[in-house]
Amino acid sequence: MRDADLRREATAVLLGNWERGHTVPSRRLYPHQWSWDSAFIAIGWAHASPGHGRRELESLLAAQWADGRVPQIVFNPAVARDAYFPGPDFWRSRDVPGAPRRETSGIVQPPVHARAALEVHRAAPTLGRRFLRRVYPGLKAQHDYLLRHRSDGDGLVTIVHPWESGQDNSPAWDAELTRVTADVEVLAGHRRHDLDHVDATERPTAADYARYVAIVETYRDHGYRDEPGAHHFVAVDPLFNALLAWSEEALAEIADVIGEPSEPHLERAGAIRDALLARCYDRGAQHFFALDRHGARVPEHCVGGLAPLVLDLPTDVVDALVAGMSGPRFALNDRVPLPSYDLTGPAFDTTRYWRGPAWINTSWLVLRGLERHGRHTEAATLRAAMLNAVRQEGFREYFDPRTGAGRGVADFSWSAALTPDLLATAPTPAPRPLTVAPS
Ligand code: 2M8
Repeated sequence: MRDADLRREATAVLLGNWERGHTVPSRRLYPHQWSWDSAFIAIGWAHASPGHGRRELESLLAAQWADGRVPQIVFNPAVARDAYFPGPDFWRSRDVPGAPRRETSGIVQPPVHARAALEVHRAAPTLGRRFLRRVYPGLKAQHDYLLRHRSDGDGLVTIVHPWESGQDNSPAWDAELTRVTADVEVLAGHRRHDLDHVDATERPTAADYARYVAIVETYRDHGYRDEPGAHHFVAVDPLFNALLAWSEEALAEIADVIGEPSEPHLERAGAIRDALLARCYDRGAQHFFALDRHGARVPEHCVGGLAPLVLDLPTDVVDALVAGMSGPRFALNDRVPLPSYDLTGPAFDTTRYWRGPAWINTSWLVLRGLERHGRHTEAATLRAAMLNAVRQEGFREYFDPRTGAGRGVADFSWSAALTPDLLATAPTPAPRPLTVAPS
């Protein structure tokens, strides 16, 4: 397929999923607005229509809570209340002081939004300056909430639900989840609509879902206040923290454009980067690991452990991460994007969601990291793999990490959204040496 056709198809998916002010991740499986999806989607809109990108981010921020949290899900009132589980009647944000009028969930997702806002601005800089002025306070408040209310006390921020990582059933959360006692009976009064759209072997198990529900119920009973006893689940995710630092760098650039002080943002970015290196980076394993609630490293190699590449890192760490992704665990190649989890790991599963399948957004983050560090050969290989996957299988939610077969739903928004970005940033091929005809 020609690049122009692929770009057109990607834009058609975004338009098909556009829903008056935001883009649903999938019409069938995810019929509302999701937080980090909207950030990746806005980056795609920046290429096709920056105006849509601005609205995407502004509609999300319109549902920000008074304490600064940007919710994981913003529910669309026009969609049936039980179309997605857990829906608005489960989260009950309407009962919480400080929650917005539009109903939302009460947890967050990885903060990649300031980065997205900067990219949308760059696509249309003249118009964008006013946009940046409008979104800057909300983006800053989003980060302030995380740094104030979710600090682990040692330079990093915690997540309090596996859904907050975006990598829902990653093996990195298995041990922490075993602390949560929940009977699958808690699901009795609910219906999991995800299983109507995707095979159960691809989705989190019933035992996982019971725990996901139990964790929310306790947080909800505490009015979603981050206070003692509110959290059954606590972990530090390297991807979440890397994106927070990367977005702080973006906030610094945004601050420069609109005449606000940028230095505090750069300081915050540097401090998070230093804490990631000191606490999550394992020199022996040459990988960034998640931390459990006590700050101990969880030695599972997940793709999120490559995400700190988006930051300024020492050369030896970059070399080690690149070696790790090129080795048997992640098997960097030009046909299939990076697996979400170690191909050789004990919990590896080719089909189950974030326990192996290859996702476009996480490979895109690693690609940005490789580019930042001038690792053009590996970047070209990864870009080729991502484009190959969507060309062969369409804009699927995820892909079998060994065969590249498309899995999950079709017409998935962030897989479509990041494709025009891949095509736009593809480096011009190196000029081939001219063959000199023998005289
Ligand atoms: C998936 O997560 C939702 C819950 O947030 C679900 O499984 O129902 C994850 O892949 C997450 O990263 C993503 O943001 C969301 C919507 O695409 O779906």
